[in-house]
Amino acid sequence: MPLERRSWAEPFKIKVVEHVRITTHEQRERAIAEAGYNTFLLRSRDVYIDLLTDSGTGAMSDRQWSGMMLGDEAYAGSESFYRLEAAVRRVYGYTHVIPTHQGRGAENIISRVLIQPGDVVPGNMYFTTTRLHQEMAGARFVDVIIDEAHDSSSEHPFKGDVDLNKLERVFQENPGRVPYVSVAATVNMAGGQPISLANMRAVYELAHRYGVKVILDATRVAENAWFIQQREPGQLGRSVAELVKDLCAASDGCTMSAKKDPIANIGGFLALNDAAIAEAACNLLVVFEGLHTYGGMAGRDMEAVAIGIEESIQDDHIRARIGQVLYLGEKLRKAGVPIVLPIGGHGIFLDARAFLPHVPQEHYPAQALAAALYLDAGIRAMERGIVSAGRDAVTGEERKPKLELVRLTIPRRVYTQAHMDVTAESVCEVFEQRESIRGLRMTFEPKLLRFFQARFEPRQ
Ligand code: PM9
Repeated sequence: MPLERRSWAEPFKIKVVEHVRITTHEQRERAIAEAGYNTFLLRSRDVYIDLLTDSGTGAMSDRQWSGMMLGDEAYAGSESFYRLEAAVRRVYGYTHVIPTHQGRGAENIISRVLIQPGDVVPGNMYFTTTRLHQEMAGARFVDVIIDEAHDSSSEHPFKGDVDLNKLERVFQENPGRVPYVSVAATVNMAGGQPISLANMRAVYELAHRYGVKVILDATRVAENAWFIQQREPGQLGRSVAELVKDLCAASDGCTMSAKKDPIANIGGFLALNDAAIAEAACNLLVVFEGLHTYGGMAGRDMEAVAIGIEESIQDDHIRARIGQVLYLGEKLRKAGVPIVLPIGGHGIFLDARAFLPHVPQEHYPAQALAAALYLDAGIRAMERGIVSAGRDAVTGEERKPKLELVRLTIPRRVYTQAHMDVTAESVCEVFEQRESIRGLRMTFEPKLLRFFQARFEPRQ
């Protein structure tokens, strides 16, 4: 049998396990009501399979854990920082490495350094924390992703691509007011969809023609590289490591949440090629994060990130990681459950509009679906629709995204295929009972990033 037709298995074995609790329906009913029907407000002890996020929830390797014992906790000049700096330079290729406590710390710093009030930042779909930091620095975010990204059923292989015409229009209509293009690899809110290498390079070339920088959100860049290897003409046979380098080379810097690709429980960084921008960023760093040789991380965390970066670009790791996501997605697709296609890198995104056509968007269908899923078997997912989109910074009106999704996010190296089977069965059960699911009313709305802490009650 040709090798590619044979089964694959994870390139690791399990050394430590953590027990999980199976709850009763009554316990879950009480827990979700107490959580205000927001899965972010559940206690993890009440969750059976936790697919809220792949952020900081991965299983670190024995090498990462042993690295933690080597953490140099010196306030200044930590050896662990220099090991992190060397790993970032080697794997991603940027010159200046500025550690932060997590991804949004890096977003805060780069937004404050590069944005002037009244500026415009184009990007391939918004991400919650990224856009908020851009807005808080005085910019307006403009979505320049291709139209297919907003269509859950489009099978375009690179739904993370930037529409170059839309981007050029932003440059032409806002001369001197575009500090940088914000490009994500992969695009989280579109369903973990990749950008092609050709498009990334075209964005870089176009932006530089207009004197505009490109800042990459490299949080899941290794997963993006895998899709390029699998789908982009001419790239098959190239390693994930090479493709990661190529993607980063088509940017002027990156922000990174090391809680995703690099499989650390906490951490992040900003990386840049321009010395003057890096100097300004380091100066702000001491105000918001910490000295430039720890930036909010302990020495042991920098060790875990440095080792995790190297592990994240191994082809066999990514093949198994995305293979598991694909396994769950294929089960749901074959069962007729509406999901975002093609299946993305870090999770399966249920299309709540198609799942619950009887629940209008103002009644928060994705939020209601995530709560119903938890009730069925204790599986925790996350809303990625109107609640996550929040309100327009100028008009205060609720933003109404075309995509109204529930994300089943797969942590790295944590769950087995059996957990995926149980998850698929629960989703199918909820799908069969979909007509009984009602919408929600928001009873508490925080001002910023409301999805984290909002509370709801069922509509009658
Ligand atoms: N992403 C996620 O679950 C954790 C926060 S939930 C809104 O997907 C991208 C593409 C992310 C991301 C976090 C951040 C921020 C930046 N870019 O959470 O601050 O997916 O480390 O990173 C989450 P931090």
